[in-house]
Amino acid sequence: RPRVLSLVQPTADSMHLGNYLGALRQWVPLQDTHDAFYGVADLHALTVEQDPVVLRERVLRAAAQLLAAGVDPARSTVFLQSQVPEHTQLSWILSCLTGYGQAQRMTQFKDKSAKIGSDSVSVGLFTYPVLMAADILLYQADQVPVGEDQRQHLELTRDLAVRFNSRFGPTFVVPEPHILKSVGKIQDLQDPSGKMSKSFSAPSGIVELLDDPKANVKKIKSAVTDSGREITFDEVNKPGVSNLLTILAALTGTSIDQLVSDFAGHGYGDLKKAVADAVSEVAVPYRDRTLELLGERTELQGILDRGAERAREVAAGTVADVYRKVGLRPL
Ligand code: AQP
Repeated sequence: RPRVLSLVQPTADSMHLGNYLGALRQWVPLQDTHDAFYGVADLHALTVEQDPVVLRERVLRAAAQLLAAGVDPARSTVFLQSQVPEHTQLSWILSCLTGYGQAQRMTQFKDKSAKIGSDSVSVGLFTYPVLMAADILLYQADQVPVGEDQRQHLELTRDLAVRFNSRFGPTFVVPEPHILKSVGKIQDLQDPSGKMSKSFSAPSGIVELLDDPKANVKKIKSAVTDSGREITFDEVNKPGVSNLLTILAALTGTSIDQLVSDFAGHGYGDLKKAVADAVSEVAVPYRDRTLELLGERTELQGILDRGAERAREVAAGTVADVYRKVGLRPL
């Protein structure tokens, strides 16, 4: 079976609608067709400052949310990145193959460092895409289901795989991005020119799935719409309305064209109400299940321990091969 890998960062108490539609939800059906590796990128979280107590809790909350979204540990390997030391081992070797100029061209780093301020930016944030390449290449993943914001990092991963293979002989599978155009970029509700983001969206711009359902309804009802009254899909001139249509189409499985015709003659308020209802329908059971899983921490830990063990079996094989190929003494 082809292999699939994807991770999420535990950088907030809750996943947002973008994480869910762009990533988590795609993971679930892939379990039926692929050998799936899904996990929590806790090492990636350290690229920006973290409070240790908060981070420890968020890691478990993130793991619980993967399961609440439908990842099934009986069919997928579910693990914490930090529990598989091979991620950092391979990351070092790949960083020695990454051109400084190429790393400097990563737009996510440029955006994030501009927001954080260059004095507070860590070297870890700069090398983040190399660690991400290691995450993927370790497992010889064929496909990587992610949102649009990760496309450039995936391109780097592919380049590194090709570079390594041509220098040292066939070693890595060159992975393909699995990015759904329809949901790859869910925008901020208050600033629909930018993506919904855990670290940078204002609270009013982001729908957190574990938030109080009433608070989410309120946020959706106060989402920025656009001038005019008509509900049409036009990302350039009507980014707010288009974002709401995208969300509603994804959650209900209805096409955008169909929604536009269903809402003909209706106002923005009706559209927002439909979006709020559709979000609640997904978020309420997701929240209940997450809280339930967090009430059974020993079991959750057990799932992650077993997942790490299985992940290490695969990862150790790759690192042993890489050590041999680059001329290091095998471990
Ligand atoms: N707005 C989005 N629309 C669609 N997909 C998205 N993803 C993130 N934002 C959107 C996808 O969610 C997965 C997990 O993301 P991550 O935890 O690795 O964090 P991120 O990509 O850096 O984005 P976040 O969650 O908003 O965090 P910040 O703001 O801290 O960067 C990924 O597959 C991502 O593509």
